[in-house]
Amino acid sequence: MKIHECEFIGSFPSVSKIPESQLVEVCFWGRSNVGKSSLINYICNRKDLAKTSSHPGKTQTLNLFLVNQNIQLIDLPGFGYAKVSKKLKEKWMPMIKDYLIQRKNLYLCYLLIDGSIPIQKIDQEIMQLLHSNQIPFYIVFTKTDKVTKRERSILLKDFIFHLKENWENLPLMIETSVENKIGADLILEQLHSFADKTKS
Ligand SMILES: Nc1nc2c(ncn2[C@@H]2O[C@H](COP(=O)(O)OP(=O)(O)O)[C@@H](O)[C@H]2O)c(=O)[nH]1
Ligand SMILES: [Mg+2]
Repeated sequence: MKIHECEFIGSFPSVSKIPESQLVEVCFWGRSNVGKSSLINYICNRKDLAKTSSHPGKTQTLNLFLVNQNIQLIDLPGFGYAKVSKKLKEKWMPMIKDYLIQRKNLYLCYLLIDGSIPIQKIDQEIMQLLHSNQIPFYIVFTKTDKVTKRERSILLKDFIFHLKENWENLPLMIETSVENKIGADLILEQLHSFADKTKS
């Protein structure tokens, strides 16, 4: 799928405020600063569509994008940023959970995980949360350019090893780097097939 058009529709404070749609929707989630906005910009081939930041904890709303008039993307607020006040956290998590559980056209969650560091407990907890709420998800490793190929393959092996302790079926995993332009083709292909599937 080539991106012809990618449009920012709006920022919404809760799932009930997002316009209803018959189009397939996928969401991007992960720890603050993991690279969600950068990945959306990269797959849409736009520099500043989703606001990227070196200051974590910036996205506080559900940000909706429309791609090629046939699939919707949601940039979710990140989790796990210690400096965000408790009050904000108490507001965000229910907002995100409500979105994940209530959004009728949500097809899949892309869970972004920093591919340059070892597996984090919070990422495992979030995978568990998605699983227990029956939200299908794929794992997207980000920032793979920050380590050597050899280091990356050790990190991946270790990640899979830890997952196998708790999971029988492993989720699909995708390697990406915005720096080295890796991974967008595959994600675009997937988006295309999701959009097609629901038409038939
Ligand atoms: N080296 C490298 N840095 C990245 C990559 N993706 C994102 N970043 C950087 O990570 C920081 C956080 O990115 P952002 O997209 O704002 O993360 P978000 O909080 O998850 O939306 C920014 O400084 C990005 O430039 C990547 O693939 N490689
Ligand atoms: Mg962001």
